[in-house]
Order: sequence, then structure tokens, then C-alpha cells
Amino acid sequence: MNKTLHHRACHLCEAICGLTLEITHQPDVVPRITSIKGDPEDRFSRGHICPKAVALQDIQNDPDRLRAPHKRVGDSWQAISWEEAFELAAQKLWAIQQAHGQNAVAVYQGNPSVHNYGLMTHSNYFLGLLKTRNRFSATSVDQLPHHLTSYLMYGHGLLLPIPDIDNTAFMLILGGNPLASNGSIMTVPDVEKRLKAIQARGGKLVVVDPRRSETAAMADQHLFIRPGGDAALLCGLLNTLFAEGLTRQPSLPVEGLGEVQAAIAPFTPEAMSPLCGVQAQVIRQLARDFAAADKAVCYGRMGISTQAFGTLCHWLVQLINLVSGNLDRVGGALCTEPAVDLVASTSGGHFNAWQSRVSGLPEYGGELPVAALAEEMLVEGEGQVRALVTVAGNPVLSTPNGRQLERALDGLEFMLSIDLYINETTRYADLILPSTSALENDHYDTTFNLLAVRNVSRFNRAVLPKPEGALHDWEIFVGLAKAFAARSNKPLKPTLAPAQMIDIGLRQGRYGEASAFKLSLETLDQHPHGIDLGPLQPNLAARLKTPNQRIQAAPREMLGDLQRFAGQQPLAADQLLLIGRRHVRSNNSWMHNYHRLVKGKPRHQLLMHPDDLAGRHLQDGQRVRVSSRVGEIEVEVQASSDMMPGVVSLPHGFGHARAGVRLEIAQAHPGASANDLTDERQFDAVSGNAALNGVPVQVVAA
Ligand SMILES: Nc1nc2c(c(=O)[nH]1)N[C@H]1C(S)=C(S)[C@@H](COP(=O)(O)OP(=O)(O)OC[C@H]3O[C@@H](n4cnc5c(=O)[nH]c(N)nc54)[C@H](O)[C@@H]3O)O[C@H]1N2
Ligand SMILES: Nc1nc2c(c(=O)[nH]1)N[C@H]1C(S)=C(S)[C@@H](COP(=O)(O)OP(=O)(O)OC[C@H]3O[C@@H](n4cnc5c(=O)[nH]c(N)nc54)[C@H](O)[C@@H]3O)O[C@H]1N2
Ligand code: SF4
Ligand SMILES: [Mo]
Repeated sequence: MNKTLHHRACHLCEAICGLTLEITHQPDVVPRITSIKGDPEDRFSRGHICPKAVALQDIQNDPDRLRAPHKRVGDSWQAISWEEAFELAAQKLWAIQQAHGQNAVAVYQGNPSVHNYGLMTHSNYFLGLLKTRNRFSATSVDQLPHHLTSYLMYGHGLLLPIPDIDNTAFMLILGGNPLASNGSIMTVPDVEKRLKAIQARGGKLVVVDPRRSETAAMADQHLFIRPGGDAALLCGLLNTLFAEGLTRQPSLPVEGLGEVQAAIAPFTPEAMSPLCGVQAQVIRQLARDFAAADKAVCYGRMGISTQAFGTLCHWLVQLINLVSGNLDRVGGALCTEPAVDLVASTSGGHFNAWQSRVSGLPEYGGELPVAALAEEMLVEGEGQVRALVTVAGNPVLSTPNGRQLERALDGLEFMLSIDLYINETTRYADLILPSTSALENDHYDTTFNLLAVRNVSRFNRAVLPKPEGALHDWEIFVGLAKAFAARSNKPLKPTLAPAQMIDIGLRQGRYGEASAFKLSLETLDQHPHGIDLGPLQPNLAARLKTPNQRIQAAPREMLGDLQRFAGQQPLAADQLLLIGRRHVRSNNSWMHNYHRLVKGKPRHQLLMHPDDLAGRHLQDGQRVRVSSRVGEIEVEVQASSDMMPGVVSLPHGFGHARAGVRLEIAQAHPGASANDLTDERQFDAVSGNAALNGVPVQVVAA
């Protein structure tokens, strides 16, 4: 028996913590993971770890995880060879496109796609061959407004200013709960210590959230807000900055600020207060405090992205940082300079170049909003979707009106899923292709180095050997591409392995052969704990990708949406509104199958303020029926004075008690799916992003 130690970044969430894994090897036995700990020598994560990382061994050993291609035969599943699987997929997809056109095949890519570099480098090698306009992903139930705002203002959807958390003196967080999520569009391992450090150096943390979240609980100030009210609050803040002369002349090249100032003038805190439930005086004081801070940053995340004015919110966040002099400033918001730089190597993208067939929702970067996926399958006519390819996603549990999507999936002619499990979505597939597990594969963070609060880089080799007969995700896409291209008689461009692509990217990048760092795979191999490339620095002026290289402060889409916002009909004040919630032991829909994470008290309940319970004659702990325009669920209710009255909270990703799901542990802790309640007709009109927060619901005894 011998033991080996391996260092590796955790790929489960955006924090990319460094891990140290101990593997025990014995003759004639598969190597076993015998310990997973935080890596104190990773200078970025400094030894931080959360409970999910320890469950990497459970993913590895999970008997429910598929290890070979599975074909549906009636109601059962049959393991088949890779060759047969690729042939079957190519033949079916080819035939459907021949008969009904290229758009008859839709694609949905889920969240782990951005956590797995082989999916980043190679999914399009096959999916691109499909040439379908019906491409969807988890982006449009998440951060689409961030991308669209950056595209409109800075000319590239990935030019995302990141909070300089380690240097700021005032952090204003709206709709983010990094203590549970470990940070998002802000890769920040060990976030709690970094937030406490702001306070320790005399700075201030302010959190705006309809729930006193874990992050709100540690803040210097927490403001309850009516779900969906953030655009009003942010308008009030921006208005005050202008009206009270609290702006600083930006040194950046900007145009349109005069128009912004004129457009925002009617949106006074007094006018905005009834729309968000925050007192006008509090809004004014918050603007003054923000402006008075030496360095400040306004950061909005998921909670303000997935609401009816999500893009408006993110535009206002950028403007608040800009006019207060905190954009592109140390201690404010800064753009990263990653070793493999997707901003430098890609064009800015496009928006609204085409629209979805049924509802006319706009494309962004080649994708349509996923709120439109089910109707594209259900509504008959020219261009109807008849087949679906899902990649690392579970849209039945993660996109609005999951029950409608189930009906749509049930009617498809063919469905292919590249996934590790038979879950709530892939149970509808005709063919499931599982890849190796993450630990059997190399790892490089193409995405999260781009979003990190320091410039960092690391490459890690596989920790465990690749099992015989298994394929990595990228190899599955190469296999599919070959089989599909063979039918079309079109030559397939040769490709490199992901590691080779990264090597080229590193060598050609700003820390590559021409720099003192001389980064390549070889250098990174010598630094298994990762390399720190330094703090974020002002760089935006040189990186702008707008046609005239100036920040566009007043894109016409946003000025137009401000008018739509001004004309909205506010909901009745007594309407109960549903919001989401994350927990550190859970991860979207797919980590409920590990005993280590689900044990202990349940975490799937509906949270409700005691006054709202009393008003409905409900008791803490009882089962309730929650209904919305699209559906209803039953779930236990839990009294919580952390909730704003009039707001209830339910985590997404539960609802495992569906027939045919093969997740034994998750099925024993099923919960109910929040997305059986969320409404595909509630979306941000600018981007089409789903408005998952602020869903009107009724709650009665079950
Ligand atoms: N109501 C509500 N809905 C939400 C949210 C919310 O806050 N509230 N959050 C939204 C957000 S932010 C997101 S990102 C989405 C997530 O939505 P999705 O991306 O659709 O769902 P996940 O739960 O991340 O599904 C991950 C799937 O990938 C598979 N998988 C994991 N690793 C790999 C791998 O390496 N290779 C392959 N091929 N498969 C893999 C898992 O088995 C699982 O089936 O949910 C959204 N939905
Ligand atoms: N443990 C864990 N970590 C995760 C994930 C996970 O599922 N579990 N998912 C990962 C993914 S895919 C993502 S995108 C990130 C998301 O990371 P975050 O954006 O930090 O997401 P949440 O923790 O859902 O925090 C959103 C907060 O917004 C609040 N909120 C809801 N509605 C509103 C509103 O109308 N206004 C305001 N101001 N606030 C509102 C909610 O109460 C919640 O506290 O987390 C990532 N990390
Ligand atoms: S916070 Fe947890 S899940 Fe996220 S990267 Fe770190 S160890 Fe992994
Ligand atoms: Mo997400």
C-alpha cells in the first residue's frame, strides 16, 4: 500500500479553492481517495474549503453515476458501446435535421459546462456542426444581464468589472449571498475572511436582500427590499449621486453621461421608495455613505439579475461605480487580466441578431433565452424543435415552469444527454453519454480565472487514472462530431486536446513566452499550488471593445428600458412574493445524492415570516400548498424572522421525487422544485433572462 498527495483546484463552484487529496494505492485495487483537505499553500484560497469539496469522493464513488453510454429501451436502460452510441446519436439528429431543418434540434448547456475546461474547449466542436439557432443554456436563468450590460457599455460581454474586495472600504451587495454561494462573478475563495477584513480595516459592508441572509447577518447594515425592487433602489441612488453633486469626474473615456443624468432626474428616492420598500431618507443616506467612502464598490448578483428589470439593475450598478469614480479603480471594480484571456481572443459578440420563433425573444452571443425552450418544442409549425441535446444540465429543475418543460420533453422525437446521471431531465433522454469524473481529468479554469479577485493561474493533472473504456467530455464531443460529420460528407477540422490548447493560450498570453513569467503548461506543472500573477489593476480604457473605444454610458436599449420601468404597474403591496436561496452544502440541482451533504436537518423548506404564517393561520413545520400562475407544490413551511414580511423563500434544485430518476439518496430527500412555480412568462424584457425572483404565490395549508 502506498499513498500519493495531489494538489488541485476544486471545480464545484466559482471559488476554485485549492485542495490537497490523498490517494491510497493497493495492488489490484482501484486507487482510493483517503483524504480531501484545503491546501494552505494555495496563496489564493489559503487553505479554505467547504463541505462540498469533501464530497468529491462521493461523486467519484457514487453507484448511481453512469460509467458507460446508456440507451433507452422502453422504460429501461441498456449499456451500449461508444461506437454504437455515437452512430445512434448522429443518425437520429441527422435524420431529424434532414426532415425538418437545422433548427429542429435544440441544445441546452448547463452550469458545469463552465467548470470543466474540456466542455469549454470542445462542446462546440460537435454542437457547432448542428448549426441550429435554438441554442440555450443556464446563462439565461442566471448572469445574462451581466454579459449584456458589459457588451452594451464596454463592447464585450466578458469584460466584467470584479469587486476589488481586498482593497475596498465600502462594499454594497445587492442580491448576492457569498457566504452560501462562495461568491459569483467574483471568484473569491475564503470570502467570509475577506469581508471581515473590510470591516477590520474600518470599512463597511451593506447588504440589500429580502432575506437576512448569512451575508446580511454579518453586514454593518442590512436593508430589506421588496423582491424585484432593486431597479428602484438603484435609480434612487444614482439620482442622489447626481442631484447632490456626489459624482467624481471619471478619467475614463465615456460618452452619454449627460443623457444619463437627464434621464435619471425624475427617479428621486422619494418616487422610488414605494417601489422598493426602502425609505427615501435611507436611500439618500446610502448614496452619501457610498460617495463619502474613499474606495467603494457596488456589486449586484443573481438576486438582481433574475428579476423583471435585471439588465436595468446591472446597468445602474455599473453607472453607480462609474459616476462615483470607482470603476476601474483600486478598491472599486476592476477587470481581470487572466493568463488565458477570452476577452482578448474573441470578438465582442452580438445581440438580437435573431429572435426566438414563438415569442420573439432576443438572441445574445448565439443563444436564446431558455424561458422560450418549452414553447419552441410545444408550439407546432415550421421550425418547431423536435430533438434536444443537453450537456451537463438539468433544465427541468433549473428553468422556469419545469412541469411544462417535462411535457415538452415527453413529446420529442429524440433526446441526447451528455451527463453523469439519470436525473429529472435526462430521464427523458433516448441516449445518455457519461464522461469521466472530474478527478479523472485535468483541470484548468478558463472561466473563473477571468472572474477572480486576483490574477491567478493553475493547471492540475488528473488525480485518478482514467478507467478503461471511459471517455472525457471533450472526447465524447470529438466522437459525436466525427460520426455526425461522416453523414454530411463535410471534412472535420482536426482538433487538439484541451491541455494543448491551454498550453498555446498560456504561451501566447500576456504572461507567456514574451513575459517574465514564461507561463506554459510546463511552468504550471512546476507550481501545483497555482501561481499568483498579482492584484487586479486599472486597465479598462485599453481593453474597451466598443467601436469608438469609449464607454457607452447611455445605450439606447437601457434608456428605453428606463421608460418601461417608469411605466410599470406595481404589484399589490400584500401580494406574497417567492424568492430563491442557496446553502453551502448544496449545489444547484445535482449534489443531493451524497449522504455527507444531505445529512442533518432538512434544508428544502419554504421560509416564511411568523406574521405571514399567523395571518394565514399556519403553523411552523406544517405542510403547505404553494401555488403560482403555472403550478403548485407541497412543502413544509418554516417560520423565519429573517424573512421580510410578504416574501417567502424556497431553494431551487429540489423536486427529486419524480418517476424514473436514478438518484437514490436524493430521492430520499426529495423536497419540491421552486421551478414548478416560477413562470416562463416572467422575464427581463431587454435580455429575456428569466425572472426567477419575485414570483407572485399563494400559500395555504396542504
Ligand atoms: N428558481 C431558481 N432556479 C434557478 C436558480 C435559482 O437561484 N432559483 N439558479 C439558476 C442558476 S444560477 C443556474 S447556474 C442554473 C443551473 O442549472 P443547470 O445547469 O441546468 O443545472 P445543474 O443543477 O447545474 O445541473 C448540472 C448537471 O450536470 C451534470 N454534471 C456535473 N458535472 C458534469 C461533468 O463534468 N460533465 C457532464 N457532462 N455533466 C456533468 C450533473 O449530473 C447535472 O445533471 O439553475 C438556475 N435555476
Ligand atoms: N453552495 C452553493 N454555492 C453555489 C451554488 C449553489 O447552488 N450552492 N450555485 C452557484 C451558482 S450556479 C451561482 S449563479 C452562484 C450564485 O451566487 P449568489 O448570487 O451569491 O446567489 P445566492 O446565494 O442565490 O444569493 C442571491 C441572494 O439574492 C437574494 N434575492 C432574491 N431576490 C432578490 C431581490 O429581488 N433583490 C435582492 N436585492 N436580493 C434578492 C436572495 O435572498 C439571496 O440571498 O452561486 C454559486 N455557488
Ligand atoms: S467553496 Fe467549496 S465547492 Fe466552492 S471551490 Fe471551494 S471547496 Fe469547492
Ligand atoms: Mo448559476
